[in-house]
Amino acid sequence: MAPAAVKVYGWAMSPFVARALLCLEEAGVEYELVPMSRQAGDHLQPDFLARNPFAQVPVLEDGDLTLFESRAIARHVLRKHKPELLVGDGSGSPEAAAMVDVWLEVEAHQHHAPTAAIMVQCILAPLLGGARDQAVIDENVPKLKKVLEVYEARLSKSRYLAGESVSLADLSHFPMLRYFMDTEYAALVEELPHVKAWWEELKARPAARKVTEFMPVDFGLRKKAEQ
Ligand SMILES: N[C@@H](CCC(=O)N[C@@H](CS)C(=O)NCC(=O)O)C(=O)O
Repeated sequence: MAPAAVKVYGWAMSPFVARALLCLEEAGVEYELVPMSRQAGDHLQPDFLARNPFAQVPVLEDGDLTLFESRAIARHVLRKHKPELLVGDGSGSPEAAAMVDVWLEVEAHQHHAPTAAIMVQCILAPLLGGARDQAVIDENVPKLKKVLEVYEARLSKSRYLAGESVSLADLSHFPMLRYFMDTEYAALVEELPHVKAWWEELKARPAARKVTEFMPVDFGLRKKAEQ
């Protein structure tokens, strides 16, 4: 069998790697996941640094093109294979595409940091043998609450963030929320009816369900500790 033209390097439970995989799944692109181990320091090896000098996963290889940064990878995959997911109302208009860009920036610059901070303290810190830092959580909960209130207002006016059709702006939230929704702070989403319905719809998508298979909520760390 010929090797897949598209390769993704990384550990699939990473929300950043999952963003790339989610888009490949949404677009129905055949790909090979080249497994790597953070514990073994695979991302620090010269062959990987030649692919991403910032020593982070994911990296995507598409023929001769090598890309890093999960959001850039996501855009590339969809631009090439499912461009309708870069436009929020299916029209293909620059105005509709601009709305996707707005909400992608919101994900990256407003939503990501507080969600990740809470997730890391609630899930990752204890798994890595540390104590969670409640001060970090307490600082980020009101920040996330404020962001999600804006989402609630937006989603009460349109079905998805960028319009009436699902887009990358929605999908890009999935990987971090998948873990966040397993914390005791999931109520921040669940108490907002439109955000909750949006999340339920997002996680039920076949591509999201497929990617979730690679995303155990213990990041595969509990199994390793028992070995
Ligand atoms: N902005 C980057 C962030 C990538 C990132 O932080 N990746 C983590 C994956 S868990 C990583 O490779 N970390 C390397 C390390 O922990 O040394 C992206 O969106 O791709």
